[in-house]
Amino acid sequence: MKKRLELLKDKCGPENFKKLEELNNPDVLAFVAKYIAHCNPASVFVRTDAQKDIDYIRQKTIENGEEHKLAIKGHTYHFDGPKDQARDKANTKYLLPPDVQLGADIRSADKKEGLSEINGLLKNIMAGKELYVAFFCLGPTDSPFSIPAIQLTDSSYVAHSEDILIRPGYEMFKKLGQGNGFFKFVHSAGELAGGVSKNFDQRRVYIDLDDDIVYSVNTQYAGNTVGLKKLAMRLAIKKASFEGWLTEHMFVMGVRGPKNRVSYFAGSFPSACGKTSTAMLEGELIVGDDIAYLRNIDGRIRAVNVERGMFGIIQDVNKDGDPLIWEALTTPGEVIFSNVLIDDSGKPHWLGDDQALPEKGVNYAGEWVPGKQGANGDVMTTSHKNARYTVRLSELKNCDKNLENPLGVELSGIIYGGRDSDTTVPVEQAFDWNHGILMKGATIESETTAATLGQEGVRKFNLMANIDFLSIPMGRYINNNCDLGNSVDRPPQIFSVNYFLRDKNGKYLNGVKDKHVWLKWAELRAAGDAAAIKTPTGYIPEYEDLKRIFKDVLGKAYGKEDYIKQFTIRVPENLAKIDRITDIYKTKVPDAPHILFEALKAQKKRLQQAQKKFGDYISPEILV
Ligand code: SPV
Ligand code: MN
Repeated sequence: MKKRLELLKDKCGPENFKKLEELNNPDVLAFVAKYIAHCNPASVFVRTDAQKDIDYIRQKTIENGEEHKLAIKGHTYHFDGPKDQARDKANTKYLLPPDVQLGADIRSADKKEGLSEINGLLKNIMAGKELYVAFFCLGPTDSPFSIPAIQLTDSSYVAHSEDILIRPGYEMFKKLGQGNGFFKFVHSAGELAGGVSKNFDQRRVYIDLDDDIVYSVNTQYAGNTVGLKKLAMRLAIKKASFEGWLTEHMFVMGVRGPKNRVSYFAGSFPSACGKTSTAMLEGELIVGDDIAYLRNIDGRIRAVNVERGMFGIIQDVNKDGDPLIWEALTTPGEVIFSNVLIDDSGKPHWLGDDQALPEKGVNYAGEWVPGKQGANGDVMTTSHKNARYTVRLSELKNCDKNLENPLGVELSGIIYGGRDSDTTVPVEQAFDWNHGILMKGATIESETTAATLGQEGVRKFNLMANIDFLSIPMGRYINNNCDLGNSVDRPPQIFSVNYFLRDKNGKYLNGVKDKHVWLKWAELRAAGDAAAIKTPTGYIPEYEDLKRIFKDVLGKAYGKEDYIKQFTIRVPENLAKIDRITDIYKTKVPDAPHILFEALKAQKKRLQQAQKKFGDYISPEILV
């Protein structure tokens, strides 16, 4: 240890070492010293919460070519490698001792073997590079939700992204006291070629739950590297499960109701299924767009945004559809664009931006001209489908005043969404909390998207839209969800939404803006201000209410035929879904709770009874 400390001092230099010493925390020193000895960077920079430290990292991103300046002040862009454009689920694994099992759908590796592999990859991996040590706070600072965390990375882009996305935590560490745990992240982009990770075929994201540490190597894509985002989420799911609260893949937002009422909602959707665009709806208030912690505080379910920024999908962000993001992306301020197309004038372009295409440009795959073909002979898109922007929420006009509230916001509702072309209605309220958790959250199926590597459009089970991040057995996770709502007198109302329903010819039954109407209806229902129709699967809106909301919110006429098409209960599809889900829980989830099977059975029975009475496709008009 003494030798390691000497080395640490040497690599840090006096100024940076002093910043570590001032934390007065031997665990921090030991952790940092261990990985400096192992990864062998040329030098170490320690980031406190001071602006000059933050500026230093930002400057480095330009100097070392991980980011480049764009024409608009404060805007930069970054490219990940062509094969490193999304979360790598196949190589993201929990390192588990032989006696621990998380279940069939949660990837894991033997801890001893995994550690030996990752340590092999990390050995001397930072040679010649600078290592950044940065301290963060997950959740608002000075709050019951706060979790301290340290990131070690040799990527200034990762450290810069984290500064935009996550609240600073150096001052928190000062107050932490010795012996308190913190989350730890070690990242290296590995050897770079042309600025991108060369050894992407040895990309690994390994999570050690016992030691609250995540290792990420040979990758740059933020979903694999920004420790404080999805990697911390996995550690927090386990921590929450032991402590009786929840870590969820949820936005948090304020929805305006009548008479200046603001009701807060949290919403869980699989990646690239409309989560951010819902949280960003014009006229409403955003608290967060991706990850939330939920706790029972004084008998109410309250939620915070774990982050303070957005790493949002840029495809289809345009002036008309997303005016608020558009403004942030086209005016001076701190923004990182990743994997978009850059033209000669330093202007970014992306799919669906409604702008004229340039004659040429550069994207993550190199020089681009219209019609350029990719390796498979297909015409290459300008930007990658999973291209993103990174921006602080405080830069947005619709940022809610409660973003930094240490107690978060009290939730009136929870929404589960997914990409479902043929089964569930556009919006529906659960009968009660358990029905919502079990039959809305725990039964989500969604068609896969470009946010993860692999084929798109395949229907996949994705409970609570959180399956990619679960670090505990599914049954326990479902029970924890039920328990939280049952621990309060008035739990939030639970809803499902489906923005992707199609007719038999494959045509979408809704416009992209219709989601606003579903949300406003949910707000009214949560406040007890709207009637509803009871169906075998939950409560659906009455036509007259939707007609009024369509008019008020979108200025649009809403026809009865559209309503009937959208809200017809599709019994065969719903029954098939119940069978698929029951089968998954029976065969793959050994600890699936009994109440879940009961809820599935009860819903099946309700559907079959209705089928006998009304047939396969039940118009809402029949149920009134
Ligand atoms: C998602 O894929 O759900 C995201 C982006 O929010 S990532 O950081 O890659 O997880
Ligand atoms: Mn996400």
